[in-house]
Amino acid sequence: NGFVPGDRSPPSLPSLPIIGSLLSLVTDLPPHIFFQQLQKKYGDLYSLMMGSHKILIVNNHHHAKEVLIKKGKIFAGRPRTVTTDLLTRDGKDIAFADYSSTWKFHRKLVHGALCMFGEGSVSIEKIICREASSMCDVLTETQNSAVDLAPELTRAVTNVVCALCFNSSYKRGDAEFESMLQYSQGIVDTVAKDSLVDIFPWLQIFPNKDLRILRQCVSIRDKLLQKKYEEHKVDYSDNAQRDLLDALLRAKRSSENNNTSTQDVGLTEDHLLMTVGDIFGAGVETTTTVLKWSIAYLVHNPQVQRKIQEELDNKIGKDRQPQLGDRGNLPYLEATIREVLRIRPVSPLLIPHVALQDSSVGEYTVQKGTRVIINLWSLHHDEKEWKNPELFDPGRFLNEEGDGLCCPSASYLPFGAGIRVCLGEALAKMELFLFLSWILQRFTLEMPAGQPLPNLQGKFGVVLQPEKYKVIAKLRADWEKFPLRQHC
Ligand code: HEM
Ligand code: PLO
Repeated sequence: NGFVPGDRSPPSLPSLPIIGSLLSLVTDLPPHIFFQQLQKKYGDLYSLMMGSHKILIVNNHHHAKEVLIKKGKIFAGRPRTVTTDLLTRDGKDIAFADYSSTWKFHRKLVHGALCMFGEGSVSIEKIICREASSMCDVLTETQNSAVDLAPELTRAVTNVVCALCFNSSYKRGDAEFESMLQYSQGIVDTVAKDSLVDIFPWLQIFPNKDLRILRQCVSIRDKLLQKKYEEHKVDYSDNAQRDLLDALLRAKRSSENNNTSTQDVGLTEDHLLMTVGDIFGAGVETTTTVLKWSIAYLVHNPQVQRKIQEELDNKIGKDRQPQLGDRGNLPYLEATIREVLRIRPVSPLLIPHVALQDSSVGEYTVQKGTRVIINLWSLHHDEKEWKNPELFDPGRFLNEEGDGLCCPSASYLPFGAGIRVCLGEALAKMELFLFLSWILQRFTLEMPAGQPLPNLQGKFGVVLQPEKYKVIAKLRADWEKFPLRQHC
């Protein structure tokens, strides 16, 4: 492709034989912060060894875009690790699958199915509004008591992906939903953590607590996916496509009718299950996490909350609920969502990429097989790009007049970029906008008296989650007198 690789290796952390530059021996900091700090000593781009794997850490947006966009195809690989192999039956999903024709095919299939929903009779907008409405009803019942909103937010978001994937939904207290909450947290806590087994696969033969939890949780998840799959097979029809699982089943049947081997095109039962598992898992954990961060920042910054409410009152009023068409009219809310995604990126290290051939980044050579970690945290907290990066300020995404959006820096990639860019970006943005606007139109979120504000540090895992906290959702003036109950 015309590039001339330089002949220099990037600066490298000192490494010991076998263990490499094992992070947990060197620091208590979460990896995104540790990698950001190492820039002071090694520069923006440096490498380290994890066991026998060479890892390149990218901390600025120029290099990140070179990896993700300019050389996106060269760096489109994914590493295989013990934990992700357990979760995805050896990479038969999308997110943790290495670059292959099967991966490309499934990505396209899911993309097509998600787009179709935009136009279908039951549009994504209607599904989200239905859940937003039911969530607001539940919040109305919790008046003046301190509650952890996480379960209700999770249920609302889960029901949106449930409708998309399985054409089903969960009621409050549903046993299957409760078990999903548990297994999913277990998976988030243990998968892709660069724990020791991922660095030294031979450690699997010894008892390991994390791995035991992961196996247990994956097995419960797989039973749930299998059940949905069997139910769908029973009432599948070529004529009506109800959801993503139907779309995948249709592709499988059509390849069987054409006598192509389902193994060759990656349409085995395993592939189908792992693909819906990915969308279901990504759909729930990411959006819920951003909603939890948003509310945490709103109670820390009541002036931001008031400003969003003023905007809602002026542009929408109280006679109807917000809809997607209002997005262009509510720049301050959009700016707040952008700022939350900047200051606490869901996936601060993205998912590791792998160089599929010898290549280069900046002036340095990179060998085939090198794992590349894009430190989104460094991009989003780069002092050369953002004034006071730790300050929560939605205003930085507004133009000078304050009535339109702007992108103050190119060092911002909350959904990644290039051929591995997030598949759910459009869906996630619709959900964040609708859920937050519905909640803030009707409620003010406050801290219960005497309680400390939510901790904003974040717990590192496959997604960066806030610690648990409780808030009061107080009905705003007028809403008590005129509870609006029509659905959009
Ligand atoms: C991948 C962010 C919501 C499905 C990713 C990546 C990021 C990301 C950073 C990794 C990109 C890379 O490795 O280069 C987010 C954020 C979300 C969100 C911030 C919410 C605000 C969703 C939703 C879905 C989804 C709702 C499902 C419908 C996926 C999938 C991948 C992915 C399937 C893997 C793509 C691939 O490897 O080819 N997302 N995501 N995401 N996301 Fe999202
Ligand atoms: C979340 C827990 C689920 O039980 C399984 C699952 C599947 C897909 C993963 C998701 C988890 C975490 C967030 C991930 C997503 C694929 C893309 C997304 C990693 C582990 C992000 C943010 O990159």
